[in-house]
Parts: sequence; C-alpha cells; structure tokens
Amino acid sequence: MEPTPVLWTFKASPFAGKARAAFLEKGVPVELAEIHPVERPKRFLGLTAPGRVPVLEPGGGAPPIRESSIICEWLEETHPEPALWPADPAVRGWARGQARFVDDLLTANFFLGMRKQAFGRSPSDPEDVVDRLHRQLAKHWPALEAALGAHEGPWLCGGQFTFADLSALPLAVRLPEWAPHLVPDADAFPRVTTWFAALRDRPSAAAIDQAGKRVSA
Ligand SMILES: N[C@@H](CCC(=O)N[C@@H](CS)C(=O)NCC(=O)O)C(=O)O
Repeated sequence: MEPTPVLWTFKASPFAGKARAAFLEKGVPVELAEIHPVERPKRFLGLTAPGRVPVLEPGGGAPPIRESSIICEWLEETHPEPALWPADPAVRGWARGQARFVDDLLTANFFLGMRKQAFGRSPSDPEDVVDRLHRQLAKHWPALEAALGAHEGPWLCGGQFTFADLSALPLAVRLPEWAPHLVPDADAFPRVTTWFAALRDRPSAAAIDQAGKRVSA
C-alpha cells in the first residue's frame, strides 16, 4: 500500500493552499500537519531550510520536498491522472510561465500586503508598503486578461484545467473576501472576472479553507 504523504501547511498560506488544492485535484489522500508561523515546531524546522510552508514528506523514507510548485511536480509525476500540465511541450512551457507569473506577481504581492496590513510592516518598509504591494495587482490585470484570451477557455490553456489555473485559486478565493476594493473591474477585465468565478466554483477551492491537525513540538 502507498504511504500517505504528510503536507506541512498553514491555513492562511496561499502557497500551502495551492498544494492542498493540488492534492484534491489529483484525488490523492494526504495528511495535513498544521504549523503556527510564529511558533514553528522544531520537527518542521528540522525538515528543510528556510522553514516555509508548504513542505511535503512523501513517506516511505523519501526526503522532504519544499516549494509548492515542486510539490505539484511531484504529484504530477507520481499520479499522472488527471494530467494537470498540457501534453504539448509548447503549451506546457507557456502554462508554466503563466503559473510563475501568478505566483510571483499576483499571489506574492497580494498576500504579502495582507500580511503586512494585519501584522504590521518591517522597520525597513516604506510607510505605504501595503499600497505599493497591492498596486502591483492592478498593474498586472491587463496581462492576465490577455493571457486568458490566448485560448478558448474556460481555463488558461483552453478546456484543460492546469496547474497555471490552480496557482490562482488562493487569490480567486481570498481577494473578494479580504479586499473587495482590489477585485478587478468586470467590464474592463471580463475574462479575469469569469475565470476567478470559475476557480471559486471548483471543488478544490475548499482546500483554501482547509486546516490540518496542529503540530506544536
Ligand atoms: N515559493 C515558496 C513560498 C513559500 C512561502 O513563502 N511560504 C510562506 C507562507 S505563504 C511561509 O511559510 N512564510 C513563513 C516565513 O517566511 O517565516 C512556495 O511556493 O512554496
């Protein structure tokens, strides 16, 4: 029998949320080990540097895997069905670029801004750091709208739902909940609006609210 992998996670983390959603999309059972980001358990810190969630322990004595996108790759390689990357290498390369764009320019800026808004800025941050981070979103909506026009939809690569779509799931769920004023204008960005709504409708969107069993030591 396959060992049940353990995914170290934190409910509010978008990158952990993306990994949790990937397990749901693949239909692969996983045990969630919940950390508190301020009091990260020693067992977790001993797994990988720099101690950020998500981290996957695949089980069966295999070493831990860090980085949400690499955990997604592990899932794709160990559980190829349903395929979450396009078979065509050219489209796959394009989709990987889109996933990176969403992670680095949309998700990172939005959630870092929310974290600073909730927990305060660092001493080296400019006073308007939250605004600066959140302004990045509006700057990138046009590129996202254009990317969604590259194929027929409903997903970035057309009919196939891929990891590039999955990357945006935490943002699609949290943006209207946490910062409705940052939601892109539906008239100016109709494809982004429809895509975000379709993402929220996927069963795997439930993963964004999933918390694991808290590990404290
Ligand atoms: N590129 C990484 C980002 C991971 C990351 O930034 N995780 C955050 C939560 S969203 C974290 O654990 N932060 C805790 C810390 O930096 O101390 C990935 O995709 O897994």
